[in-house]
Amino acid sequence: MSLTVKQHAESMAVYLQEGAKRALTLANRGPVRFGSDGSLHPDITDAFSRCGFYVFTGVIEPPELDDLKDEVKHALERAPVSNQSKLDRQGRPSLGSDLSIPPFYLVSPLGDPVGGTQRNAGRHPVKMVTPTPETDAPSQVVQVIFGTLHILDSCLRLYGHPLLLKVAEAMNGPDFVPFNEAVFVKQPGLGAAVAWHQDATTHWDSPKLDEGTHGFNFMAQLYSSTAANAVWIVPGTHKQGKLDISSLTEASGDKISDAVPMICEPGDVVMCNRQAVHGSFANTSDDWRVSVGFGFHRKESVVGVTAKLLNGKSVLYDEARVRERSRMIAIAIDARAQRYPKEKPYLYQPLAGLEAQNSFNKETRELVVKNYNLLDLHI
Ligand SMILES: O=C(O)CCC(=O)C(=O)O
Repeated sequence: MSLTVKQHAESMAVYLQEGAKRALTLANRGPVRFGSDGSLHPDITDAFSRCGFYVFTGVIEPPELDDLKDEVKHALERAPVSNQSKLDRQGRPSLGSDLSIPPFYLVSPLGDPVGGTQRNAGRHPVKMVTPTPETDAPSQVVQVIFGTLHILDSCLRLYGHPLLLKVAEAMNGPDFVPFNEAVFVKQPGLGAAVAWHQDATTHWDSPKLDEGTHGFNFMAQLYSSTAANAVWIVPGTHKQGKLDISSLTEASGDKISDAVPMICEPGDVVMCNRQAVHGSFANTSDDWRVSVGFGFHRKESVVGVTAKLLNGKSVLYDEARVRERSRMIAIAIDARAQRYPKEKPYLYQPLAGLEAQNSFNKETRELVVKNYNLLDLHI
């Protein structure tokens, strides 16, 4: 029989407390810091390499944070009522209903839509515990907003953040390239689980596989990320190749014993290795979590690669596609400069000198930004 919200919260309490304690002893959090040569401070790269994630504290300041929160809140009000609908709760066209890839992904509250199924290339083999929602819960809730850069200008501006792009350069080289962007929403008492998985799909069998092959995701936190609502990760698994997740959960079900939560304050940004085992539980706490996600790869991991997408289709990432998709970095830098003119913008070297054609304006919004995510680079 399924647990109630209260029973689930109670059944998690000790695990959450112990995991949070372990997380805070990992010495993998602090402000973004660079050495004089522009490389990331070795304390950061060492901790990231040891743990598979790092929490950059205090990256997003209040005015920008408020912008992001307001825009995400507005987007949720304009979400369709179901995955099949193009109308919001008030019968208006939902946000982005004209886009090629529907931006909103709705699921059953406190559910786990992919765990234990063959969906998403079967990379979520174990179903998480799915408590029964309260009787007044909506039948569907937004779990993910995809393609954030064409519907949420605040996310586009964040994507151009100079500190974060400098980190991406330090990690993946000056010719780093995009992955995709998505906002994960965990509403209090409703947010669904994301079953344990490793994101990476393409290079597991490569003789050149190393801990950075499949890139990383930034997860910018708009609210506190607590043990109860956070993404959890099994430290060190990013260096162990493709793992058998079923065997990790054999001993204690979905509560993997050495996993830790990504504990964050609002404005912190997690850098998470895409090869690490991670997931999140149904949110039976009283607190929101909203993570604004965007990832970057090494160029060499992407160009010339044929990837089988999560929907089963195969696609070749040639130089032209990668270059066109990378224009979103340059456009985001300009969108940010328009809002924060006193900030020194990041210079994205692959498109240096092409600033005029990559400015953010009516024309590029329509011709480049709209439906940009048809060119996402999943590996
Ligand atoms: O935010 C979450 O709950 C899950 C995020 C995740 O699994 C991912 O970004 O790959």
